Amino acid sequence: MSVLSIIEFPDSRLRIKASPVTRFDSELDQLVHNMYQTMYSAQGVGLAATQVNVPQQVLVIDMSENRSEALTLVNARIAQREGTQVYKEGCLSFPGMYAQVTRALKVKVEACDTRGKSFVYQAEGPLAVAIQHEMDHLEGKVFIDYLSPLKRAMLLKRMEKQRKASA
Ligand code: GNR
Ligand code: NI
Repeated sequence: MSVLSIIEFPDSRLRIKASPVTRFDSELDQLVHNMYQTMYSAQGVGLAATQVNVPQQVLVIDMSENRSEALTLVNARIAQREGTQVYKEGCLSFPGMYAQVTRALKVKVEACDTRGKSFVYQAEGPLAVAIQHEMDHLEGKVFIDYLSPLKRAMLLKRMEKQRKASA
């Protein structure tokens, strides 16, 4: 069991496209376990394997207040999207940065559990945001990619300022 270190922007490893998981073994269990530990310890609501330097299609989410509603998706695919919503997003790979992002309101996802058993999962609202945010990470995409050039520039400037202040 361990808390893994989280890759921060602009590290190029955040741009790697994750590969599908092919072996549903104890190594996968270990990874998922460590991802939950890392996410809870960083007080995040989700984490993609890409963020801990494992380019495999694994994501974990827990949006609940008391950290009791774990959702693990392996090899997830969005089968259906419906509507739109705007939500103020943050990201553990962009500490202290937030921005409004437009995404689908509802998603229907096909995924596997850690045993390799496939299932369908439907979500809407904030949970659907988190699923889409994590699935983007697995494709090498991050939330600032959705911002206008001006808003992105402002956010990056703010990040740079913060980085200098803490250096
Ligand atoms: O902890 C997180 N909070 C969050 C808030 C709004 C929308 C998305 C997220 S995901 C983020 C954790 C993270 O970076 N996952 O990749
Ligand atoms: Ni993120």
